[in-house]
Amino acid sequence: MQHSRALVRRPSQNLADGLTRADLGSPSITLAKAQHGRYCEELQRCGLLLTVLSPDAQYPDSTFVEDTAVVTPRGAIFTRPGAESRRGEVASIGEALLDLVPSLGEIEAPGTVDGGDVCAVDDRFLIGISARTNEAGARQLATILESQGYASTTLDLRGLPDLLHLKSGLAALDDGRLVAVSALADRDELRGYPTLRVDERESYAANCVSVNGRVLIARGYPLLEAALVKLRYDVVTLEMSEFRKMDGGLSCLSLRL
Ligand code: CIR
Repeated sequence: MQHSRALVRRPSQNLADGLTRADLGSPSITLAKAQHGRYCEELQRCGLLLTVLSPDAQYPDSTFVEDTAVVTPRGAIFTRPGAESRRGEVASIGEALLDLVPSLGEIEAPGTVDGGDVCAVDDRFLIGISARTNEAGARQLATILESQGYASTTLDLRGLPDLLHLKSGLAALDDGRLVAVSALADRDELRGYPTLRVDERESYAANCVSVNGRVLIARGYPLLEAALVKLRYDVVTLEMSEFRKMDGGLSCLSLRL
């Protein structure tokens, strides 16, 4: 799918107060802002018009906008994030997004969905059931998607605690190829898709983003970079160290429309 716009939110001064399971120390806000700035520049270079929201210190995780909505070519579905501390992020993203695309619905209690658990491949949506996305939420999302003509497949990830979200270990490139960590690459639900397997030592890099012919990957993962270049993808590397400390990856920093 060609993208024309993206919505991002600048990291807030209290980014370090957000949720994390990574044991990598506290992020530097100065570096995080610089890395976010480079990320935005690169999205613009990919031809995207950016809506840049101001930092929101009420929600330290609010720079990870991807979790608040699922965007399809027909419109957006607003989520109900699994972490209670993040639920309030949805309202302001809703306001900004509804200026750009129609609403297709929202996830309601007791359902929970994080956008990071939703990966679109061609016309199918893969939905991870995780510590953040529950079965009720996945069912609601699948029903809304189906009403718009989209198929979906759920993957139970609860036996894979290393993955915060489905997209922590999986990405779909523009041409339908998947990039996946080993724990996902052999799953029955993904059979039939050409898949590039990410080396165990580089599992963080599986969270990459394909935008209008370019593939953005985290910097410092030479095996994945070389494998993508060999397959003739136009690869751009971006430093993500400060977001990684907060369990964030490249995809979570934007909603791409
Ligand atoms: C969280 O734990 O919710 C945030 N600190 C990180 C969210 C990352 N989001 C994503 O991968 N889609």
